[in-house]
Amino acid sequence: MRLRVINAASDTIFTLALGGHRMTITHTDGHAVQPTEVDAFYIGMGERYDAVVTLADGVFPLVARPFGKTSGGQAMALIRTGPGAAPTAGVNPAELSGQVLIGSQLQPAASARLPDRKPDATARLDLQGSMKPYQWGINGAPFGSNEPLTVKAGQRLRITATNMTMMTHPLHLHGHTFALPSGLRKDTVLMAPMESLSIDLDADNAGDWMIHCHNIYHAEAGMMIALNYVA
Ligand SMILES: [Cu+2]
Repeated sequence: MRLRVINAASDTIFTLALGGHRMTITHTDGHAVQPTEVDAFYIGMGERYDAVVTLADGVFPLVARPFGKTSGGQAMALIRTGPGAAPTAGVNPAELSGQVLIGSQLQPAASARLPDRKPDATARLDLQGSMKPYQWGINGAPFGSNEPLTVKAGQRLRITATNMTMMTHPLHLHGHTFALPSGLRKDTVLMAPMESLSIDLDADNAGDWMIHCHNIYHAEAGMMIALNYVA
């Protein structure tokens, strides 16, 4: 079975596992990766993963557990291939405490790599803010007050993104996908507290685009910046 998992939540990173099974991750954000077997994986808001599983005989819990939250329970679906009793809603699959994949550590399939090329332009993107007071911004100010990033059509742009906060944020770019230093193609990447990451994109989709934290409350509070094409 191919599982296509989308984290459509506003504020919650999940750890996802299928009880009694390991999963082979084949794609993320629509791009092929080198197939990687895992017990469980993290999925940030806006991220997508494809996982292939060879199902055993019985009834199995597919569990999405909120990451980094102390209350709120967990989401569960059942996968049934044969007779058996359903697990309870509080079931704790061993896979959740097994080898949990951080998606940015996947390796790209050769077909998903950007062509080799040096960047024509560079930009900085600093994620900033705090819970108390509740204020979030990029490059020194909330969206509307910060200076848009710019790119010219046809350029390879390297954005050095740094998470200068003590929280994990899923960084999402509209209209393009980007390559991590490994070559992995993503359009949403989880950035751990104080993590720095360079992302390369080919400017092949003229327009004005958003880059934002995919915690939608953070985005609404200003954790966004424009990426504008200029002549
Ligand atoms: Cu955020």
